[in-house]
Amino acid sequence: MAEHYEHPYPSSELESQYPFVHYEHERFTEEEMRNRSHGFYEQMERRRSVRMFSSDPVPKSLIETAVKTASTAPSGAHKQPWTFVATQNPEIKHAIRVAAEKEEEINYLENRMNKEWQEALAPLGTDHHKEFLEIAPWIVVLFEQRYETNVDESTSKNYYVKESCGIAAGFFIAALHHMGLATLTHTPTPMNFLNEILDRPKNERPFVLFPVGYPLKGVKVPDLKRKDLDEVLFSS
Ligand code: IYR
Repeated sequence: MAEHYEHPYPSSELESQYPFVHYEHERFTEEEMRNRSHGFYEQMERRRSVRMFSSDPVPKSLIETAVKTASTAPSGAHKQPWTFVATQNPEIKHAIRVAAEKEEEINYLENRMNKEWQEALAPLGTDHHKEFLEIAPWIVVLFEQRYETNVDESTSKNYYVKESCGIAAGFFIAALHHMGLATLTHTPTPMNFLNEILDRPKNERPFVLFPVGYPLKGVKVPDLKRKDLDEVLFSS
C-alpha cells in the first residue's frame, strides 16, 4: 500500500503552534509478536474477579504503580478525567462497608434490583454482605470528573468521560493482575456516599470501587466460560 498522505499530521502550521515529538516505537518480528500476543492473552485469561480477599498487606508503591499505569489510558481531548482515591484506613473501610451494605440491602432484600436482574446474578451468588470491603488491604475508588474546576473557580468541560474512565479502569485491572494482585469491579448502587466518606468535590462522581489485595487462599470463583472468538469478533 502506498503511504502517501495528502494531509500529513501534524501540519507545519499545527507544529508551529503546539509541541510535537517523535513517537518511539519498537517494531518486533512477526514471530516475536505472536509470542508476545499469546503470552499476554494467556496471562489475561487467568484473571478472575474474586469476592474473598486475604488481609495480607500490600505495599502502597504497588497501588501507586497500578494507578500510574491506569493513568496512561487514552482519554477524550487528553483530559484524563479521573481521580483515584486509595485507602487502607480501617475506619474509612468500615464506613464504606456499612454504607455499601445499607444500599445493597435495599437492592437485594427489598428488591430495588428487579427479578430479571437478580436472576442474572444468581449464578454469581452475590448478596448484600460486603465483608471484603473491610478485609481487603486497600479500597481504591475511581471517580469520574464530570467537569474540571479551574483555579479561578471557573469550570471547563471534559469529553467522553465514561469511555475514558472505562478504559482507565481496564488498564488498572490489567496492571493489578500483571503484578499478581486481585480485584473486583464493585459498584455498590447508588454510591454517592463515597463522595462524603472520601471527601471528594461535587464535580467528581464514583465510577467503580476496587477492593485490592491477594485472593484469599483457596478462594472459589464461579465456573464461568468466556465467549468464543467467533461470538465476539467479525472480521473481514
Ligand atoms: N451492586 C450489587 C449488584 C451487582 C450487580 C452486578 I450487574 C454484578 O455483576 C454484581 C453485583 C452488588 O455489588 O452486589
